[in-house]
Amino acid sequence: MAVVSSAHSAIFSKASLFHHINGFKRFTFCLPFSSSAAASLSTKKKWRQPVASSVLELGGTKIAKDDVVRDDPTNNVPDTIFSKLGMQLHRRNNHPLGILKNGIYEYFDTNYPNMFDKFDDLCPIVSVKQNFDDVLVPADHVSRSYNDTYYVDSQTVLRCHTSAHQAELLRGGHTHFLVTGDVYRRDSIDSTHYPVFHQMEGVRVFTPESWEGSGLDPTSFAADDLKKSLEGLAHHLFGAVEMRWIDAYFPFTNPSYELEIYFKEKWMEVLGCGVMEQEILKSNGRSDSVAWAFGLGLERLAMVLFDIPDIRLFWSNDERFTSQFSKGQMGVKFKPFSKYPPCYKDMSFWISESFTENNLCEVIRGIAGDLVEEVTLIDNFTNKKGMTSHCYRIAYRSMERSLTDEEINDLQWNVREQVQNKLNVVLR
Ligand code: FA5
Ligand code: MG
Repeated sequence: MAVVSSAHSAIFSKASLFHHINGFKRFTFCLPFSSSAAASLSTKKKWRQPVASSVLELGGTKIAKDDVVRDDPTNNVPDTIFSKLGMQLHRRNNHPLGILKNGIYEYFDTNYPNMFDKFDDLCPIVSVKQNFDDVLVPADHVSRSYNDTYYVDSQTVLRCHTSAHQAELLRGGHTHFLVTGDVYRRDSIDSTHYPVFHQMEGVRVFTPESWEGSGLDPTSFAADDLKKSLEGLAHHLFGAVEMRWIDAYFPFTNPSYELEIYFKEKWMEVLGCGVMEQEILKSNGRSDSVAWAFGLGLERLAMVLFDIPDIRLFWSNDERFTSQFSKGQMGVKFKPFSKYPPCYKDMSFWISESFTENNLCEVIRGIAGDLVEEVTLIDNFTNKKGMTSHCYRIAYRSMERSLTDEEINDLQWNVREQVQNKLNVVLR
């Protein structure tokens, strides 16, 4: 697969690309943020003491806004992202993501009674080591770039996948676990991508007794069990649904696969999985074992399950959305309240070397928030002088009401101004 931009959902399946990454350093941010811990950290990290008014509690850790959003070149977390921290949609039993999480728990509890330990409140602020090094993501891998990941500082990120917790849980002696959490990625804008979404990680470790006598080598044994478990899960959730396995690549598994489900006339990738790299087991006290692991996108599965057409709806507080879902009601089909008309605005500019689509999308989200539905590159050419022009089409549409012309013109005006000022491009 050619690796040209970040407009993919699958950053971990991308090959290495960049060569500007900081070296390895140990740091754990998500300790209980008591004042003594804060004091001991502050000498090294310059963490400011949390301000009472804007302190969040994340997985037992107290975090202030200016711990996470800072005007400093090692930090790229915008206000819009901070405002999503601590929302934990997956812990709301009446929310489609909470209902789905509970439905998956039910599958594992029925088929593997008392086997899987469950975590859904681990702090989303993790070290670079946890997010990348511990799961063998190479130093030059594209997912580590500031273009793809939200950095709190050079050694601390908003986790971009729940795999960030694999190593610590293995070290803690867990051999069967499910980790659900909010994850954060700089990404493109369309109906199946959002910069904050939710994943569930599953890990199962096998000791030699499990595969001895199966006639299979340990890797094939684990791969077979993995596929069976996930196919079983898909049947539990969906009944009959069209799905297919795709061979994939992840730095932390081998072999690796992705599962796709047919939804709204397209194949949609819903999860990545594979047999855990032996090195991860070895580093965490399980050299004799094999394991499988998966990471599934809860929004993507919930879109199929509840027939939710746009990923922004998960964040809606509109009663006409929230009232349609209730605890334990799996697969109730969402009834759209009305489809409001979209409005399209095109903008063309000469890009510079540093231009990326993720940066563009973040500027647009910063202004239009959830009123932006999609950003698409519709034209791209390079002239004789070697200057490259891009034309993007922005679709504005509210999920809740009709937008006025005036409102959209204002948004577009602001977008043009900030794109020009912040992205070092020249509008045409
Ligand atoms: C991962 O994040 C791996 N950690 C998954 C994994 C775990 C593989 C354990 C092997 C073993 P990936 O980047 O493909 O992989 O994301 C996993 C899933 O998250 C995708 O299949 C998709 O369902 C969902 N996803 C990814 N990006 C977005 C996004 N921007 N918005 C919504 N869902 C997304
Ligand atoms: Mg993927």
